[in-house]
Amino acid sequence: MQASKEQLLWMFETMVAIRHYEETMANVYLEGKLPPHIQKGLAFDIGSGPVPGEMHLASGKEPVAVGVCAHLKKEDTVVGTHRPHHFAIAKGVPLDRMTAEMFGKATGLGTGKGGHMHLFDPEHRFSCSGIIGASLPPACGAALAARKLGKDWVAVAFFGEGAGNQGSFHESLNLAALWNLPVVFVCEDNAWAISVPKSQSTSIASVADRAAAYGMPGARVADNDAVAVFEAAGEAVARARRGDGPSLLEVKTDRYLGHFQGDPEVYRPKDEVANLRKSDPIPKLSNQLKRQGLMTDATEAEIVARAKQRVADAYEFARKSPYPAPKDALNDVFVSA
Ligand SMILES: Cc1ncc(C[n+]2csc(CCOP(=O)(O)OP(=O)(O)O)c2C)c(N)n1
Repeated sequence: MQASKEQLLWMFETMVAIRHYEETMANVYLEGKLPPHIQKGLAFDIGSGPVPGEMHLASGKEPVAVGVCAHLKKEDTVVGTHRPHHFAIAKGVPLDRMTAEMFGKATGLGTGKGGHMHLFDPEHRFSCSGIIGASLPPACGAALAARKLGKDWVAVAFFGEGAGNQGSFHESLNLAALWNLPVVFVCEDNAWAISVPKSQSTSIASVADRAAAYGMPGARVADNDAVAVFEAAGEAVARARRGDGPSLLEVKTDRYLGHFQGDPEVYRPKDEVANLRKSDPIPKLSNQLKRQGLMTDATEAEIVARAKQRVADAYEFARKSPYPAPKDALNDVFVSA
């Protein structure tokens, strides 16, 4: 399936927005976290600053999110991971309420009580979780619901190659194949699960090969490339929408930043990230669009400016929003009697 001009330009603009969003977050996250704590000899304090809590960023992983989500409609469900921003942005989750959530503000998707790993947007059918391997079962549930409602909606579960060794992966693939569910399982193979390389955690070179054990098609996209992901995902999503059942895709992708912000990355070869950045998928798609006559330098500048403005507006909205009122502390959370 070939991408149209509109789809290619959407993928490019969305990748630019994701990258700029993550680079902005990398800076904002550090506000209030380094000095004075470091000056006082204290460790990195993840609780301080405008964005409290852990932070996992997805710079470098834009192709997998846009290449899959370019095939989805609003009624389709996406379940992301602990590193969820690229998926949320590609699925159309509003940037302002998503950012406010990370700032702990009352205007956030979860009234500021979920944080960056727990973005929940029922309107755009997006959710995620800090539990590794937890994206697959709810995607099966959404797919089953779509089928019972008689709709052609599909569900996508994104997960990392580390999560592909969890029981929930195997149980979900088995159930989805057994019940012929309209679900697409998408593994982001970024070679590392925190500090553990794939070769030390995974019994097989390609997680996609595990599809055969469950009687569903499996394919690996070997390039961190939006168009390659788009083409592979097109068949998987179409198959699910037609009622022909689940598929497993594995995409080779790259994590440019630490596992979490503040990760000293002592486990990583020194030149690894610099080498990965040489095949950055954003300039690659820009060059391709220009070669094909689909984008000029001037339209690229407009696209980049528009994406950056969207991101700036979202951060401004989050900063200006109020914190939840103390009287609402026990609302929207589970409270045991
Ligand atoms: C059930 C569970 N076990 C362990 C953890 C701790 N943990 C957080 S991220 C992570 C590694 C995940 O690796 P991968 O699935 O490859 O995703 P990536 O971080 O590379 O995007 C682990 C083990 C967790 N959050 N949940």
